[in-house]
Amino acid sequence: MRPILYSFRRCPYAMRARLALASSRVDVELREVVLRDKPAAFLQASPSGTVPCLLGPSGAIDESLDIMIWALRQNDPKGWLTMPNEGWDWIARADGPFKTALDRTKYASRYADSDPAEQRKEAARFLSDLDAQIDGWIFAKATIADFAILPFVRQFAFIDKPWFDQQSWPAVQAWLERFLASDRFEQIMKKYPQWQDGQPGIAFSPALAEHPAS
Ligand SMILES: N[C@@H](CCC(=O)N[C@@H](CS)C(=O)NCC(=O)O)C(=O)O
Repeated sequence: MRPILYSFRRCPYAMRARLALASSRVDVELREVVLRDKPAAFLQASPSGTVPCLLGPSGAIDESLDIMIWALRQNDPKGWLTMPNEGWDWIARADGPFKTALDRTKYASRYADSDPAEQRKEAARFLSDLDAQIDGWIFAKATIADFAILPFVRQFAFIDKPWFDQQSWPAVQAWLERFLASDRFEQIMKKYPQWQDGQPGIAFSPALAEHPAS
């Protein structure tokens, strides 16, 4: 049986899972979940009820980073897993303090006791540090860290894109723009109809055009 990926197009966690699956070319069946209308089969498969969730031969993988690693361990043609150890620290900082500050900036009304301006500054500290680190990529070549973090920087940037573009983070801005313009991004953002219980899934095996910049 082909593994099943429960996904949601605009979710940054699902995006990074799809990036790794696309790069590894591991064949999966994609089921597009609408979060306000979660299908029963998804709720049965996913211990946390969050997307992405990969249902494979050895059970469910419920964390997007674990799905990335699972896919790349099978096939890693671009060597994304060949990364200095500090790459994992960058991912942890992005998933932890940066994502927390991002949510408190973007969804300020949900966090009555936090100040969105302060939260934006907190997120900006991470992006300034990242800007000093990036020279094309976070390391000398593309790694899992780039693709684990890019969807969240995208989400942050589009809270207020004119403001983001005015900041002095030239390396981060160029890194994000190149990603947004890449064939890789286009492939993983293709639209799929909502999946409903009982329906067949749709193959997710994007044949990526080779593109030196992506
Ligand atoms: N730690 C999880 C987090 C995934 C997550 O929070 N996904 C959001 C969507 S972006 C979700 O499914 N939320 C559940 C909901 O909105 O009901 C992962 O990395 O996969």
